Amino acid sequence: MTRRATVAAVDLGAASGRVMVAGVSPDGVALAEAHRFGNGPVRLLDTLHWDALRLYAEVLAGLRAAVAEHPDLASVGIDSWAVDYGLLDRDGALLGNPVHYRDGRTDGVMDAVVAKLGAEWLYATTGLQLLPFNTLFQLAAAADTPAVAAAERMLLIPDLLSYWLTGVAGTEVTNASTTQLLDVRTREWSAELVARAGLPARLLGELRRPGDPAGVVRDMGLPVTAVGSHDTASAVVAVPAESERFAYISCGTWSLVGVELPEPVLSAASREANFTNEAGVDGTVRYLRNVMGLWVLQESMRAWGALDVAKLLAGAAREPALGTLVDVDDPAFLPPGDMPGRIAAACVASGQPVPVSPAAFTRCIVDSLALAHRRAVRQASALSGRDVDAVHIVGGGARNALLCQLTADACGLPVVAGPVEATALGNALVQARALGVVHGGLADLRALLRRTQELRFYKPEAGAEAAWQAAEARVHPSR
Ligand code: LRH
Repeated sequence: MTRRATVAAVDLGAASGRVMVAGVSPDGVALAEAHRFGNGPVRLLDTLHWDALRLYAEVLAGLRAAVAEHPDLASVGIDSWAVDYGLLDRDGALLGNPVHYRDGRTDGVMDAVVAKLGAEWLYATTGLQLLPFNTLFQLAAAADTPAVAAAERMLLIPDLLSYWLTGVAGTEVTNASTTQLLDVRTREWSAELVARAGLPARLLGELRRPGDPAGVVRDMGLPVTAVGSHDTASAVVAVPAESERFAYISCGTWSLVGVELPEPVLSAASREANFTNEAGVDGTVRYLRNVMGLWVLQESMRAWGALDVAKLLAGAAREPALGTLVDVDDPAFLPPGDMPGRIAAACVASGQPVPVSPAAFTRCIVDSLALAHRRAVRQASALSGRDVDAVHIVGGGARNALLCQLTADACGLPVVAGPVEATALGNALVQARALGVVHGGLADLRALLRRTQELRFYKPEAGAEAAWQAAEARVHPSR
C-alpha cells in the first residue's frame, strides 16, 4: 500500500520567502504554494537588518493557510539563507534585530581574525571558505556590544523561527557548518576555535541533525522536523542527478557551485582557491564556492526601477556575446547600492567600453556569471578529483534560459535545469523520510524527483571552448 504525507516547507531567501505544501509518496512529490512574501534588508540608521518579526508573522500566516487547506498536514521544516543569527537573553528574549550579512560592520574584521588565528589552522579546523560575513566574523565584530554581553544563546535564522513557533531551541548542523565555528571533521562546535577567537561558548547550543524532531508548533499541534536548514543543503538534496559525476549550481541570489563528496578536501590548493566544505544532509560534504550570483542582476534592476526581467533577458540575448566582462566575484559587488555604477567602474578600470543600455549591462552580467560558473565547476572537479559529466542548475536561476545555455557553453558540459523549487523539495523530502513515507539515501530521493519534476536540458554549443578560454584569460590574465 502506498503511503503518502502532506508536509509544509518554509523556505526563506534573501529576496523572498515562501511556505510550500508538498504531497509526498513513494511515487513522487507534488508541490503547491501556500504563501509567498517579499524579504529584504531594512536599514536602521547605519545598520542593515532583517525584519525578523515580520518574517515570523508571514511564516505563521503561511502555516495557518496551509493547515486550513490541508488539515492532515503532518510536519513542517524550515530553511533559510546561512550565517545570520539572533541573540537571545537568559529569558529567551531577542536582543535586537538580526543584522544582515551584507552590512558593513564586518569590514576589515575577517583579516584581523584570520591574522590572529592563522589561515591554515582555520581551514584545517573548519574547512570553510573565507567570506567576510561568516558568523565567526560577525560575532567578532559584535564581541564588545551590550547585546553579546547579555546573550545566552545564538540561534541561526531558521532555528530562531523554529524557537518562536515551538518554544524549543536547537541548532541544526548543516546551517551551523556555515558559521565557521564547527569542526569540519567531528561536526561539533570547535571549543578550541571559540576560545581562541575570544567568543563566549555559552552562545552555542546543542546540535540537531536533519530528520530530528524539533518541537511542536504551539496552538496548531503541528510537529516541526529539522531539515537541511541551510537553504543550499536542502537544494542539493533535490539535485536530480543520476550518478555521482555531477556538479551543481544552486542558483539564486548566490550561485553555489560545487560537487557532493563523502569527505572534506582540506588541501592547500583548496584553501587558496577558497573552496568550502559545508555539511550536507546524510553526512555528505558540500564542496563548493560562493559565486556572486544573480544578486548582481537583481541589484542592477533595483537601480533601474521596475523592468520586466523576461524582456531584459530577451534583449540581452540579442547583444553581442562576450563583449564586456567583469569578475563578478570582486568583493566590490557584495554590498547593496548602485550596481550599474560599480560595473561601469570595473569596465573603465579594465579598459573596456561601458555598456550603454540595461540590456547590454545584463548581457555583461550573464556572460560574466557563466564564466564564473565555468571557473568554479572546473576548480571543484580538479581540486576534489571528482569527474563531472553534467552540471545541474537548481533554484530560480534554472528559469533563466540564457544563463543556462551560456553556462553549458562555458563549461563545455550538458546542463540539466530544474527543479526551480529545489530547496522546498529537499526540505520536504527530508521530512517525508523522517515520517517513514519514503526511504533510502539521497540517490533514492533524487530518483523520486526525476520521476515527477519538469527538467530542461541544454547542450553545450560545439566549438565554443576557444572563445570561453579567451574570455577567462581576459578576466583573470594571471591564472
Ligand atoms: C544562499 C546562502 C548561501 C550563503 C549565503 C549567505 O541563500 O545560504 O549558501 O553563503 O546565503
